[in-house]
Amino acid sequence: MNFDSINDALWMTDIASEHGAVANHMLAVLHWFMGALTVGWGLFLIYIIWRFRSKKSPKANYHGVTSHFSTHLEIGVVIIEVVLLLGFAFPLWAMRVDDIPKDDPEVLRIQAVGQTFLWNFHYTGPDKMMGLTDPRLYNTNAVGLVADDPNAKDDFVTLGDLVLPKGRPVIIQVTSKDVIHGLALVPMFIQQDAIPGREIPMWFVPNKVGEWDIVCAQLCGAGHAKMKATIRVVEPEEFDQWFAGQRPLLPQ
Ligand SMILES: [Cu+2]
Repeated sequence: MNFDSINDALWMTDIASEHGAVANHMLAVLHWFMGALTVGWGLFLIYIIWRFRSKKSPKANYHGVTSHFSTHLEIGVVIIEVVLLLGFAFPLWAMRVDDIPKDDPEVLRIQAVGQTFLWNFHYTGPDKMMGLTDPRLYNTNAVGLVADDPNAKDDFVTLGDLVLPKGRPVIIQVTSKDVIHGLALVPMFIQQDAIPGREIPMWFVPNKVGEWDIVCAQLCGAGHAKMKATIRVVEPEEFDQWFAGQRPLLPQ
């Protein structure tokens, strides 16, 4: 049995992005540690219930514990938690937010626009340039594309269908039209809140072909539970074909 397989026993998700294995490993460390604490505390509780039963200790003891064992144990737990946070979680998070591959020519740029209760995925079109959008135009087209911007001409939008090529880095700018939503790409081990008026980037490299559900990670209203979309990772050739077959959002 390998160390990370504790996650499989806990029905953890597929791992479908490059950084996913590292995040999954950190969660495995956390799960083993929490498992040990659960068993340890559980046994301790059973022991004290038995040890201090009323028949055996009819009179209260006003001195209590005199050894420092429990203090040392607590300090040990704190040290392990600090190592998990500073040694694993912080560097992993820093990698996500600092090393955005902005200048990589291979990068695929997408804008995810949440609204009650669906996701619009805005692609650049063949020119690889994201057209200008303006929230004041949300009532004219799905993502508020500015019609006179030349970069907007070939942009296309899918409703709830996020298609990605395997092996290429993806930067998704996450925003919302109305309330706060959360774009949770669980098998990619990444999630970002969608906040009206802000565009927040998230990036990852999908490394496994497959299809999974996208869920909204913020309780956003009565239709929250139905705010589902699909993420599909396909081979690069299949992606290019799909990409070329999409119709622009704006009338030509
Ligand atoms: Cu939502």
